[in-house]
Amino acid sequence: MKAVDFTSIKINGGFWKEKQDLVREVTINAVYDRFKESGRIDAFNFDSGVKAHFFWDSDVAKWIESVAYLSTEKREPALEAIVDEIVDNIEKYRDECGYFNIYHMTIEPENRLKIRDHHELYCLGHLIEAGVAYYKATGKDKLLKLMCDYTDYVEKRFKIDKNTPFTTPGHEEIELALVKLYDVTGEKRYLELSRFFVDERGTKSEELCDWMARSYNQSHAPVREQDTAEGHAVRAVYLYCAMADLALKYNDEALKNACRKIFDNIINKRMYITGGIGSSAFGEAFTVDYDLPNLTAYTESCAAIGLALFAHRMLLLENDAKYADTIERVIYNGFLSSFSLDGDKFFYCNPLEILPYMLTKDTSQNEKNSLHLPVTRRQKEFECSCCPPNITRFVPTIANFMYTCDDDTIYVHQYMQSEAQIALGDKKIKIEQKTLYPTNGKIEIKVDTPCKVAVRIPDYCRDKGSSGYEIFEITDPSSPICLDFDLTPRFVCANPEVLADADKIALARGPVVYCMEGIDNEGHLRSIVLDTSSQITESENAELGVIALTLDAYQRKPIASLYSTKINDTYKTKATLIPFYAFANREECEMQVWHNYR
Ligand code: FUB
Ligand code: ZN
Repeated sequence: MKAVDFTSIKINGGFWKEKQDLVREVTINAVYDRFKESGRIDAFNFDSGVKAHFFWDSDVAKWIESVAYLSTEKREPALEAIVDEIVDNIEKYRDECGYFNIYHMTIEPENRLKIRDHHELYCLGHLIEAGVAYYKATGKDKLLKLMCDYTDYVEKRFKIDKNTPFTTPGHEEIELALVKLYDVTGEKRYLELSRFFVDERGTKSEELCDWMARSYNQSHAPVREQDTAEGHAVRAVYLYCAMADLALKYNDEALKNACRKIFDNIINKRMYITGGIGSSAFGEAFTVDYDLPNLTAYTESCAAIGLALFAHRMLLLENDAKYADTIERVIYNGFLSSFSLDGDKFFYCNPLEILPYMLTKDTSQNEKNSLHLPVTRRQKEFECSCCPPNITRFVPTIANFMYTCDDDTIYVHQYMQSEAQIALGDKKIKIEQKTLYPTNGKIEIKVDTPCKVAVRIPDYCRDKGSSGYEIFEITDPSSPICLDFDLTPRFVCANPEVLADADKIALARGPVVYCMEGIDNEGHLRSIVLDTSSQITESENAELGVIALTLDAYQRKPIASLYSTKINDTYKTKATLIPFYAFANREECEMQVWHNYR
């Protein structure tokens, strides 16, 4: 399958156009302002005296990459000027080997490329991605060339001279970046360096991580022997992206098989209903199958992004609807919750339950045993700020997930109002989508040339046994394909193995998972029991700009004593739910995705 790059697709209305406009007008500047205030931007000027953190380079690199993607559709001269100054600083302060790392050049030079967990290769990976994107968007190749020099130095140290005290990065990222570097330069060495890092992982005892299990950075086994998602979730999905990339480039069956098994392990046993992954704060990590606690869910925004990127690469390996279903689950839920509706505040963790009063629990006695409770409000910045610039680079490229094609068929995986040009064999086809999806389920797809179009029927409304794609042979381009997916709200239960969701239900409408917030409901949310036989009414919540759902429910009456035999003492009430992605945009209150029901 061939990818269809976002650069040949214009999102020109509907749900994602609003989000893209928000990122262009608000989010990109908000992230820059915070980075400027924190010293992240000035740190690239070594004379500024700013004391950098050891992966600040990567935060700014992702911001540069975001500017590049925004510039693809419309140049942003003011933002470009900032990028150019940062790039000039990299050129000025890098050393004669091409090496550049703010922390290790200004604070700890004696430990250059000596500490596996010091993220130099992770930072380089992000700088490579930025250089590639900036060159492709603007034609300016300075950053790209600087990163080629730096990569050549890394290749020499790690692969040719083998004189570094560790062989694979403590945080994966460079592996997938090197594939992009190969694609844009045509230099096979870069692809081979990526394969070198991927192949070496988990093969050496020296790769021991001194403070965590070897699985923390996926070094517990050679990658082709891995069949479950382990360790730090962001590290993991970035590695799996590179594995899938290399499986495709080298037609490597063993790597493909490992990717398939790991992907299935994630979506069948280790992923939240929102598409969030990495349930534990300790190590920001996957734990064991079905361990998906709601209140303490870690579910880092970067991990959700990485899962969508992994799923997209799997879709290029084999056309199975489960990959596009997963992307849809992530982009409308666990990813979208990561930034506020007004675009300038962010979640690092995206929990599935919030009980504000629990935050007052005294956790001072033993930090290790304390309950990790994510913050209840989105924040303008974080000390560890990997997520905000990941969000700003993800939204402008969201159209990457829409299409793939082979020689004679265009596969439509995601529905967004748009216009695209796709090369199919020797034909150039214009394909248009008109839709307000997921506000409603209607989609009109038109091509200007006869061809085959395969449309994904989303998992929530397709028949069991269906391949997931319906194929249309278009002979008359004047008649569009008209789809109308049934978005009737539905109850969803979890596998009984998921302890946290046992005897609970969730509510979803089309791809959008819903949640209850205290502000819309009386009393404690956990005292509300949804009536599953109730009509569910849809109404517009104008404040949030979303469709709210209301249904009959029972409210458990308060019990004066600690225990009681009045087990069904309830009165009738109504429950109101909003999309999960819109939670925490009003006052601080309780929130839950999984509910009691009767
Ligand atoms: O270590 C760099 C980034 O910070 C990771 O990807 C995040 O999970 C956070 O640990
Ligand atoms: Zn992050």
